[in-house]
Amino acid sequence: EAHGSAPHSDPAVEALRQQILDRLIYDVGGTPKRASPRDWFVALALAVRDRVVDRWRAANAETQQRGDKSVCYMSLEFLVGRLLADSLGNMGLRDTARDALAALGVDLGEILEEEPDAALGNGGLGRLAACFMESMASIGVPAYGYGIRYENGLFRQVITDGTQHELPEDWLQLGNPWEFERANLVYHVGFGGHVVAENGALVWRPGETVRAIAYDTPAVGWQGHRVNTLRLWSARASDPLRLDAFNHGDHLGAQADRMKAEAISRVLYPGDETAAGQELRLRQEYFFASASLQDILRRHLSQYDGVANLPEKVAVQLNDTHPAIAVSELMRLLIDRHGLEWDEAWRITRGCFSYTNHTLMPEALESWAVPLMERLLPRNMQIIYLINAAHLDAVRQMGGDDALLRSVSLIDEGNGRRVRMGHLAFVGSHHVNGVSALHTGLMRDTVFADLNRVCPNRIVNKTNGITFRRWLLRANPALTSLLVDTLGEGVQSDPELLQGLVRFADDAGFRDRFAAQRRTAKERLSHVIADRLGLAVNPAAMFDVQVKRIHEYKRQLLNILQTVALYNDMRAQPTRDWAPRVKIFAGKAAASYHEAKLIIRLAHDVARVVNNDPSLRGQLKVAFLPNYNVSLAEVIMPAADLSEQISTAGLEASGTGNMKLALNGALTIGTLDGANVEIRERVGDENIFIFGLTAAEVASQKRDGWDPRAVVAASPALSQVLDAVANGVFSPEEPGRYRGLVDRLLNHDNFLVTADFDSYCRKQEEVSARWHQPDRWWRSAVLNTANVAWFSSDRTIREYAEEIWNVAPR
Ligand code: 26R
Repeated sequence: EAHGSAPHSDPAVEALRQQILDRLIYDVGGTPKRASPRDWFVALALAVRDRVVDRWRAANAETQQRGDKSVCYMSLEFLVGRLLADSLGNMGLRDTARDALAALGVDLGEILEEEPDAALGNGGLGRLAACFMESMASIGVPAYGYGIRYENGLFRQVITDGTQHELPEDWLQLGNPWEFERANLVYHVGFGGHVVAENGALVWRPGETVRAIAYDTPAVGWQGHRVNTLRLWSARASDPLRLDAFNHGDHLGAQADRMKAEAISRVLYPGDETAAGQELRLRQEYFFASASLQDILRRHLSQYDGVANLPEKVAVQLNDTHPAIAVSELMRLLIDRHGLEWDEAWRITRGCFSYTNHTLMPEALESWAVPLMERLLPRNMQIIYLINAAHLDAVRQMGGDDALLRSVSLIDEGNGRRVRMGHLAFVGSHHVNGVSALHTGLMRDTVFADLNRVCPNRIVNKTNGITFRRWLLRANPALTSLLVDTLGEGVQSDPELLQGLVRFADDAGFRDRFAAQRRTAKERLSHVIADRLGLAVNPAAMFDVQVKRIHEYKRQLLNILQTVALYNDMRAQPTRDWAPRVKIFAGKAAASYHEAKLIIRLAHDVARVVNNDPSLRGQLKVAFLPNYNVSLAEVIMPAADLSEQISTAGLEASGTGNMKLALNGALTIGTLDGANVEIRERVGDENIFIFGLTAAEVASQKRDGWDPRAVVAASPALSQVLDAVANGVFSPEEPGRYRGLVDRLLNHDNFLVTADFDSYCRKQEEVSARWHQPDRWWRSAVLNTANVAWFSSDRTIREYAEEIWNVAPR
């Protein structure tokens, strides 16, 4: 009976089978005989969602009734990826669903592939927000994630002839079974207009109003313990179609207002650490900050008499400065709408907010031109001036001189008057945090040094983490079953039990089983590489992986140049016993970031030459996998032998891919940057390959001035590599393609690629030598998995809960 009207003998399976059928028939409107895989996906998702909703209601009711404090995590990005496998796994329904579908003649694995990736984020910051949502639900922190429901997530990357093209990602096209539209949860958000005095009070009369409509997605914790809410705002025109204009024949004009309003939630800003410089971006930031705060105040006042106890009931976390305008907006709402005095409003505001910084790169520090702020958000701008006046007064009281006042002012007077959003977030928060020990130290010593002097002890560290449910249990079921067999079921709930692996690192039989799991994952990735690139790779070779956004500071270029050096060496000594390698790259470049796109092109040009050179006998292959996203990451992380974390020291705030790869047993080659430093402390110096200048050395070398030409001249290998690249060896059809790139290295080399090249190549030779000693390699791999439990985002969230939010996990 292929489409299974026969009941299943297991009652749990039978119940789910029946629910899936009901959803298929009554919600999807399909029939089992004719249902497409997509139809089955929706039917299963809806059936699972029903179960989730029961827990969701219970959790919300309990929080409300107990009066527990909750966290509002405000983020312009939530890079959640697919949700079905996660929901099934956390609800403990994976096997039940597999059997229920099988009884209907449907394969669960195939159905999981039908779900589009929710790519509502650029990279690390957005994925961190998604891991945090999962961890907060898992350890029982009541939380709302607040963001924007972008119609188009991060662009889809298509590579033609080695060049990146950006296509729209239409993730909602076929509907989204996870979300609930809250048509009655609507807030009005104003823009422009004027501030007028009315009976002694200042009143903002916006020139334009946009409606924010809530869409809720449940965030399910481990074993369904708690379900939190991801609340994303969609923008609608206040008057959807100006009928007056329409009836007077101005059909396009009537539409134009609507388009302008709805553009706010059209597309995720694809900039990754490049200055925004776009009015639309500021509109997005204010839109979601205002709607979220109105929602928070509405919920609070539905339960309490006033707002005085708001800081005892809500902790609002600002994910970078993107929601920093919330500081002045909460002041505005408390004063203008709820009638509070300034001092009381400020006490409440500072009692609620805390701010996480995710980058110190100057071009990514947000600031907005004062004239733009005055035009778009006139009342907020007034309030920012008032906050600044009080803040500067306090600094003057402390005896601050002009230089200090200039540097801590919320207004940058240097470049045509701009509002510094990092300063606004800092001043409006009770705690400010960095995302790794090194990064937090650099915050204190560099960008925020003066603010830190003025507000001592405000800066704290919260080293990032990742959810092990997604990045180990789900992404790597083969390794997980080995871990469960070895350490017991408990390891799925308590990552600290991974420590128990230490004593197996010297057990040859265990190492073989560990390696066998890796081999399974590598075969899977090999099939993906064959499917997508038509490239055959040897799963027995070392998989050397660098996957992350393409950025000069992350130095994919250093990796590519080392690949060329290795290629040269292999051709020069074809009979040497080389460690066979597959260099695997994936990542997107911001659409307007020409240097990053050129690096993608170079990777492809090098791949073409290397992959087609028969003299290498397959010992070296280069694969650039297009359209890196969460789902592709889930396939790559378990299959990596070597993890490339090679940013210029001091520039990668933390990294989180480094944690995912180490957890799955990859050995890291990296600089002492971001969380690499803390990974080394935990896995031990013998089990990680550290090279290159330290952050302090980078800073002093930049300060003292240096000559990359001299560095290149002193390195025969680097000279040979750069000559080849500059002279078109990898781009014979356009020999000058990389002239400019090489010239930039020789003249500026802002990211110290040449300075670290020799050290990196030597370290790579050590990596190859270790590969030739499988006992040592796999011992190190096991010790990586064994020692990285601390990087669980559950640990990170517990630290936030205790030291910043003052909420108790239940
Ligand atoms: C202002 C705008 C253009 C913009 C700037 C920067 C938009 C988005 C970003 C993304 C940044 C700041 C980001 O993703 N940072 C990363 O955050 C991760 C999580 O903390 C870190 O692991 C990672 O090192 C850091 O680069």
